[in-house]
Amino acid sequence: MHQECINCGAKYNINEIVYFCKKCGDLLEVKYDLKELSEKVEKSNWQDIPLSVWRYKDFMPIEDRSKIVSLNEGGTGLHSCHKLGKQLGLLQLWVKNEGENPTGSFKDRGMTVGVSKANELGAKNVICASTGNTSASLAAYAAKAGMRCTVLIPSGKIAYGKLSQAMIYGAKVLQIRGNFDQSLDMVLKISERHPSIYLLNSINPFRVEGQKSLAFEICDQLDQKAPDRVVVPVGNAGNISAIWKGFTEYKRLGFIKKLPKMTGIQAAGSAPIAQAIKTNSDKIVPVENPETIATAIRIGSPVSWKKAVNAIRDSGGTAETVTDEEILEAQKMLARVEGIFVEPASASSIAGLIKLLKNGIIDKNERVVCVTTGHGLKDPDTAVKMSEKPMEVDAEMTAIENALGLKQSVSVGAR
Ligand code: AN7
Repeated sequence: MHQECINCGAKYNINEIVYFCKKCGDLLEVKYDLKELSEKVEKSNWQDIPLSVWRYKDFMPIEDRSKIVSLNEGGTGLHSCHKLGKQLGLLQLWVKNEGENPTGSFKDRGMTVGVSKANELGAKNVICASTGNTSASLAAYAAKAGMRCTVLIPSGKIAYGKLSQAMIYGAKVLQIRGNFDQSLDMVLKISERHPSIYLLNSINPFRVEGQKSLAFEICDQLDQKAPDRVVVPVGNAGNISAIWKGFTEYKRLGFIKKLPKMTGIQAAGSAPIAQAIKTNSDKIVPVENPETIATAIRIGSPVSWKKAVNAIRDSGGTAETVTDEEILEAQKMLARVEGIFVEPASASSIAGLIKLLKNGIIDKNERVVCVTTGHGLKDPDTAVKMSEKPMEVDAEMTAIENALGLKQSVSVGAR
């Protein structure tokens, strides 16, 4: 087990604190000796453990298990959505609802592993930049681990639920006059100038390891089969890369036979990766002033773009953009048809599915899993704004019957 550069293949010790390749500056990933991993997994009783991130501890880069920091993450529902599938003309649709994690987003999968590794490495200070969910998650795990936590968030553009989480868990919250990309740039520099502050953005390869458990869970929930396609909202692009890593490792270990097509969805106002895929380009063109109502994915310069582009191309998948209107429509639809309330960024996977079905890119016979990444209560303001306002009436029978359109001549119990 070691860390390896995705570009030049330079290797680093698993316990070295390094965020980018020292030779070429590219991203790192954790690599396992397949034979060793296979033997470890074979000897283990992991399949008897309930669905959760730590069910897969043998697949994770934590050596000292006494250092694990957990709030019971993973084990989220894979909801069979017959009704929505039928409305959209799709035969088999599931929603993997990551809002069911302890702080309400998929970030907890990565943070439990990232903070456990930080604990193993003896870190006392942790930091991240965030559009909201990463900061909420890191703040919670840092609290549990007894670490000092600093989060940088874009001023004024984060959903209230997420801000409240970072604050109540006791993080030092800095609102940066700028966007997420500028905030990330600052934390990269801070962790370089102050090496005792451990960086937990998704360039941290240990976070990606935790997030790959989402793929393992989907396969196990589908009786050891991968779906044909997985649709994922994309912002900084760590998650789609992590999920793909999970599927490829599961296949190499022989748990699944086929790999799914990875399909990334971005908001139209901040879609550099979708643009690169559509134009068949080897590079992304960062978006200067990203805009979307889905503030979680309002990211113009995604740090893990290369991993994501590789995942999409290697899997034979695709990427698509969706407008704010399409996102909000999909959010409402998922809530009203399936009883699943997700935040706008998460609904982009459903909006993307709708668009790709219409365009004939996704076939009605495909077995599709849409990942919904964060809980709807993260951003109650948007939900309230787009729904019909509650009617205010007097505590009086006639007024209520009128409001509900009930006939007043029918007495209670009579039919
Ligand atoms: C609900 O919290 O980047 O493509 O700083 O909160 O892995 O970045 C959040 C991202 C999708 C995109 N859905 O995932 C942050 C942050 C939700 C999110 C994404 C985010 P990546």
